[in-house]
Amino acid sequence: MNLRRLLPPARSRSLFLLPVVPAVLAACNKGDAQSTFGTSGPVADTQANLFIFIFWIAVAVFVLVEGALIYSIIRFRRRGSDDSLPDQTHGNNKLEVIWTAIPVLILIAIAIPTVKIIYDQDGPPPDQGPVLDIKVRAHQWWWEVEYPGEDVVTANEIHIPIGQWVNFTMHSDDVIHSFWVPKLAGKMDIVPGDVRQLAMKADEGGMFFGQCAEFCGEAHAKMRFRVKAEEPEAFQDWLDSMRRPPAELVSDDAIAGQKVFTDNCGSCHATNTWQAPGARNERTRLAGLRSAYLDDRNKADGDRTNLIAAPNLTHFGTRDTLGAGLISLTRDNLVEWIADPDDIKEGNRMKELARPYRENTLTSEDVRQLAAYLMELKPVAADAVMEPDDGTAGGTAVERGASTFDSSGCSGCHSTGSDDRLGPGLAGISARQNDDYIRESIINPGAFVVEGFSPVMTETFGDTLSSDELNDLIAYLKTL
Ligand code: HEC
Ligand code: HEC
Ligand SMILES: [Cu+2]
Repeated sequence: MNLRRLLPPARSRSLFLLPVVPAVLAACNKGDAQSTFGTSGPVADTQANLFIFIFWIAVAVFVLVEGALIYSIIRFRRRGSDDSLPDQTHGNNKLEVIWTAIPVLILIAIAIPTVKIIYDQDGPPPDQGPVLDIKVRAHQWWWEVEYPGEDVVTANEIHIPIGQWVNFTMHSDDVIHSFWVPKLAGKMDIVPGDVRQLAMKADEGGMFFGQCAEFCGEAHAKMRFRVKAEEPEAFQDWLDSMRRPPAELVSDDAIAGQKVFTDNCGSCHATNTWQAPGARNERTRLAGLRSAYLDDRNKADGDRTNLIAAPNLTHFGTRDTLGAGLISLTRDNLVEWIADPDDIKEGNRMKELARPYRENTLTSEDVRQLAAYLMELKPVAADAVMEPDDGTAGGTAVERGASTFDSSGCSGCHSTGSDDRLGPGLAGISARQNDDYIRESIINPGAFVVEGFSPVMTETFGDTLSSDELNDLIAYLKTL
């Protein structure tokens, strides 16, 4: 069979390649948000330079080998009717030694810098001033972000200061993910049960695109994030702002939305980790939500709880993106997300598990109010903050207790009604239990374990709450 006849004529055959050309060229555009050529930090820089070094060696090899091949084809082609065999050079020791030695030398030239860079970039960052530690935990399909020692927790957007080394300590809560910020550093796989470290530094400011680079399930391609590199002062301002209380809600929609949020969304999302105990307990809370999800997995739909670890939404209105770095945060996009998260991100766990979606109970008014509330979730201005709380806060014991209940993260696990979240609903607790039991349940959660719940309450309340705060809390709980 003549292959040539099966294919279109030569000129239109090459037309097939046309659409591929821009795609191939676009990959080289340094300005592209995820280009590994336009680097913005020393780690990615070194890696790109190594790539280019190897690339030029490969180009030289290609040109020499193909050149020799083409030269031989033309120079020694069969001419006229001379059918005799040319000189045979089989068994030429000198030639064979040479073309064995040359590849060995080339591979050594490639291996030396490669191995050196692998070792240089492994482990902690170089000793160049203070290092910022950030903990990242990968979830299907979003990123939990914690600044240990700073009492700041957030999700999907990672702020870093320009010019300072950052050391990421990474875990996975479920399957293998891979953390990749192309302009700052190469990929690092995150394997469940293992701790991975990755150091990087941004030499210039910007919103760097990040992406999970290891197939991790249905919404993998939409598991993105951003790294926002800013001047050290701006970074410090951001850290401080994350520890300030939220500004007062202004619009009626937002005020109504807050209640809709508490009833429908608060079982998974925290918005109150701007105060130290809440931030410190967020990891434990999320771990508890994760194990509740695992316990639930094989239950019938109707028996599943309304729980899975979810992105922290404290001061959410200050974020730039939504849906794990997927689309920009605007009110319209947020309305679309809340109305049907699957519209934007197929397979996400919120749509799958949250009761309002399973039972289809959100009205369009709820959605509008929720969006208004989340858009208004911003910290108060720096100069509007009252003196730090010295334990002599005003109000009655019950009022102080209520605010401690929120700020310590209790409300993330307990409703004040009778519905169970990660922990039992606390309405009517005083009718069931005495003060000592309540006190012991808070400071020593292992002491009594309520039937049907696993003991996931963090052990740190005994240390983080003063005895006054504890008394106020108990006074408050008894009013429920
Ligand atoms: C069952 C737990 C659960 C409930 C209940 C829940 N969510 Fe979510 N939510 C999630 C998870 C999980 C994600 C992450 C989805 C993803 O990106 O894959 C998420 C993501 C979000 C995000 C995007 C966050 C980000 O950083 O990009 C917003 C906003 C949000 N939820 C709002 C809400 C609102 C409003 C409600 C109440 C109607 C709600 N959620 C109820 C689990 C929940
Ligand atoms: C990480 C989730 C979590 C957080 C945060 C949390 N709890 Fe709990 N709590 C639980 C769970 C689960 C139980 C039931 C199992 C047990 O007793 O350990 C429980 C039990 C209790 C009980 C006993 C309830 C009963 O019906 O017998 C009280 C009281 C209580 N918690 C108060 C608090 C207070 C106050 C805070 C905040 C300072 C708090 N919890 C923070 C998960 C949490
Ligand atoms: Cu992933």
